[in-house]
Amino acid sequence: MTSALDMTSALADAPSLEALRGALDPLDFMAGWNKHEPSLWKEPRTRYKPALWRWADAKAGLDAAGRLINAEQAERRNLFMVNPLEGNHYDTLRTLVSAYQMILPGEEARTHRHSPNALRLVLECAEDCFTIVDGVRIDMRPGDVLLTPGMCWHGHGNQGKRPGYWIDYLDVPLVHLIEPMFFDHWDGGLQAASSASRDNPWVYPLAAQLERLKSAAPDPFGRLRVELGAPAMPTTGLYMEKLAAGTAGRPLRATENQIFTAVSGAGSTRIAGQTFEWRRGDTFCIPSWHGFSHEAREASVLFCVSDYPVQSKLGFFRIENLPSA
Ligand code: 1HN
Repeated sequence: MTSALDMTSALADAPSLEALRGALDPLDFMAGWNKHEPSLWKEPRTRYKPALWRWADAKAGLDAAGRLINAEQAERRNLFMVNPLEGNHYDTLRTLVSAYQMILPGEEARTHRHSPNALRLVLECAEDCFTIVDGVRIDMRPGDVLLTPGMCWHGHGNQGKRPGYWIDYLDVPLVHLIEPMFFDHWDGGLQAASSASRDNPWVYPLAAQLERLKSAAPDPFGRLRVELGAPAMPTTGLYMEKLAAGTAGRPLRATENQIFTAVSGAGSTRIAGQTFEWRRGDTFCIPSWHGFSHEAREASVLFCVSDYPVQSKLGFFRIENLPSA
């Protein structure tokens, strides 16, 4: 065993850079001039890839899962949208994850709470499919955006006659990155609802957003969009964007990570030279600083989930127009 004193003198007496490097290594110092890779680069680069997941595929997969696993066994019957980046098994993008979820008639998805902020976009459900957030029952309606801010208790139930389907979006990868994760189960399955209300800050019905979009003016990048909340949750910005049939948006790029789901219509989005075709329910992701532009074949509404609030609060956010995507 080399003593601490010996290690210090090996440093002090190092006859060459090579020897100095050898003496620094056991002390867990790395000489800045010996970096394995640069730690700074000229502009954002990410290993996350643009990708698209089809609602028709998700639905077929969830229906099969409905035959094969119940909500109790699964905890949540969901299909994560995993970025096709080598070695990745979870994240949709660096800060966000999204998943399609289904609950069968008669099922309960038990109540829990966690640090990550969550929200859902309801795709399909009949009456009597609901979520319970901190004891408030919220009946789900297609097109709703329903919030579950960090550490709010939440569970789901379906007392209707048809399965309920929605998409969950969470900032779990951001929480993994900065590590303040907490997670608890509610004792006794699904928390009982002490009240029922759709008139609260956790509910954004689609009809209200469509009404706001009617009088929305284009933003400085030519986008016709409204924000849900300001922001909806501390880490997560939510937007509904309207695209007229046969129109293309201006190409742009931004440092934010964005997940889009088509709420209605059909079209395509060009992302860094690749074209992704989408229709209602499909979801695609745009990693940081990838140029993109949407093109609507039919009149369309896109829902956007973004880490803009994080980037903006920290002073990192940038956005710019591009000549092409
Ligand atoms: C979660 O709590 C739900 O409550 C859905 O329905 C998806 C994905 C990652 C972590 C927690 C839910 C989730 C999730």
